[in-house]
Amino acid sequence: TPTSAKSIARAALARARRRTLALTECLTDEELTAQHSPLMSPLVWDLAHIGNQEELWLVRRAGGRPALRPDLDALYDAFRHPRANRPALPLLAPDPARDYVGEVRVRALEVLEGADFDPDGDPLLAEGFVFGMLAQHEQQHDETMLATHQLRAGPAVLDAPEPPAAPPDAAGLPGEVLVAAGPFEMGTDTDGWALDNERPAHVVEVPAYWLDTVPVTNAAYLEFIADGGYDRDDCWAPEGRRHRDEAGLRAPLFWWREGDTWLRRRFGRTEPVPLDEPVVHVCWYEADAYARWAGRRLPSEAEWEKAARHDPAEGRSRRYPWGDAAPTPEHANLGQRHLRPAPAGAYPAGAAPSGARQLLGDVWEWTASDFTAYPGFAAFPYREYSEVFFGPGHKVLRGGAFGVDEVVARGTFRNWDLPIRRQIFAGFRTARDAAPGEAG
Ligand code: AVJ
Ligand code: FE
Repeated sequence: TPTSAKSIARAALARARRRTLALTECLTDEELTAQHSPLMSPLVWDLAHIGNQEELWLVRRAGGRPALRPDLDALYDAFRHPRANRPALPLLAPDPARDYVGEVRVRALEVLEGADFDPDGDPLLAEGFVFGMLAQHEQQHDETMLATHQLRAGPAVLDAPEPPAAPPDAAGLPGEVLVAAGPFEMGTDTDGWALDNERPAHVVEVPAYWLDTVPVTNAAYLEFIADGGYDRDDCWAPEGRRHRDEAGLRAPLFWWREGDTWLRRRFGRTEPVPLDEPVVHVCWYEADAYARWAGRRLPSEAEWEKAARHDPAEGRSRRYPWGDAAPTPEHANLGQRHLRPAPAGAYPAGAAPSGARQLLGDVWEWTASDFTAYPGFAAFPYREYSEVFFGPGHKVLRGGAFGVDEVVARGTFRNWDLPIRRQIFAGFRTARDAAPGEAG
């Protein structure tokens, strides 16, 4: 095994752990064990669940080591206990939970030292998959914990520098970019840390379409609100209309209006809604209604991935919109370096060949598509990671938000959630079919 592969795995695990600890060290034991929203687990549940998954899959299954705390398996099984019930469980208190995840990590690193990453060996260890899987698992829970921070009441505890301003050319960007008709390769067979739902690679024929250059901004979303968008029944899917009425949706989550000013709460601070930022904390039904109001539609998942990966010059799919090189702070707003999306038009170095910007980072983007299996899908290593969520109940999100680590940010990565969910860092961009003759 090349040392570089192991050091990448070690670094990904260490980065996830630093973030997990940072998100939990800044709160009292009382806040860590409280339920800040029925949608979320107490943070101390996420903390020990991270350790328990690492114990189950990495230490026991891949490493063949004896169980450390088999008594915890049922407590931290996400399928056994819905989030709303988790505060009532006899959970580990914060300090014992920290000790537990630390003890598991010591053993995980021992497994890593002795592991063989042979691509033809044990599929859990091939190319270090299980280490990548656990780093991705921890980072995804860290993002969930960040959403819990956003939901909690009380004074701010998180801080980060502001994202970069939009570059001078942002105001002059075309509203939409054209992606020519033609096949592209969706999904992957070659990315060693890609999860089961991203596989296998398969060719998809995509007709020509226009895609928003940047995600829909707060300014644009405010026009929809001001135009009575929430009351325009013709713009809402029937289930969306029902949900809008039951839940009383009138604006994105965390927004309210004082006189002529829209305000929002962001990680414990109140601020005017910034007009040039991508809208965030809207559900799929709101995104879909906005798109219809604008005379457009949400892009399909294939359209999103083609815009993010297809390089027409070379006729192949790449890992990122800008190429195959790992993201740097010039490419995208990732890694919780900032606690908000950057203004629309930021990150010119991260643009796709079509000219579309901010496909990775800033906000998750709702797509029109249901979460389904790619042709030839095989569940790995367990059905509950992806397979049990396939079907019309869940919509796919792509791209990743400001709180997504690079280990989870790639052009093939698929996220999903219920179409009513708004606590996730989700926005969207819109699309439309190209007219015949507009492109290829
Ligand atoms: C892929 C983000 C929907 O958080 O429910 C965490 C990731 N899977 N633990 C989730 C996940 C198991 C999953 N999402
Ligand atoms: Fe989990």
